[in-house]
Amino acid sequence: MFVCKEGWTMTEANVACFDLGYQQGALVTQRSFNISEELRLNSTECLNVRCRGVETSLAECIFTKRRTNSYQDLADVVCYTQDADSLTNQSFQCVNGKHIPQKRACDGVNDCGDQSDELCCKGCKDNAFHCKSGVCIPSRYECNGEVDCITGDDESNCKGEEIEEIEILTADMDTGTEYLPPEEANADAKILEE
Ligand SMILES: [Ca+2]
Ligand SMILES: [Ca+2]
Repeated sequence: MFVCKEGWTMTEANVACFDLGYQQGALVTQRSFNISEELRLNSTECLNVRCRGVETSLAECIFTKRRTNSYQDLADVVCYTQDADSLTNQSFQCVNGKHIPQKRACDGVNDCGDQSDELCCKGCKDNAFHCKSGVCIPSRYECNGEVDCITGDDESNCKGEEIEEIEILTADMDTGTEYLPPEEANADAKILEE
């Protein structure tokens, strides 16, 4: 089964890349790719994946099954390699050696894969939530019922205790999980298929 594009963020993409052996995580999360006719016919459902970012395999993330209408709803990822590196004066060097655009530092998104672009921030861009510890986290983590800031301040000023109930299922991705090898025609875009 495929992974849905909806909810597929840098967090999930990093985990997918760690899983594939790319220790510096993902380069881009969305890129259009071509998929064979045969696969299109078989894909009426996809898995919505939600990761925390600390996982080393997608199998450790939370899955929700969804219907899909089009192969354009499917997620893909390009993992980071040094070759993909475009060194400029504008780039930010992560602790793990990866380079990301400077503008992606302190935006709440773990672009480095090791979170180093979101540490020691004086403020956060793009409405990301600024923890007292100096870490930027995605704004959707504020008041989501889980402590994301070490200091807990993302959950300390929340109105009400209601957490949206969602139907979740944990899929065992270890069985029958198959990644198309990078040598395939769509070399850059890896499709995740169960
Ligand atoms: Ca970032
Ligand atoms: Ca939270």
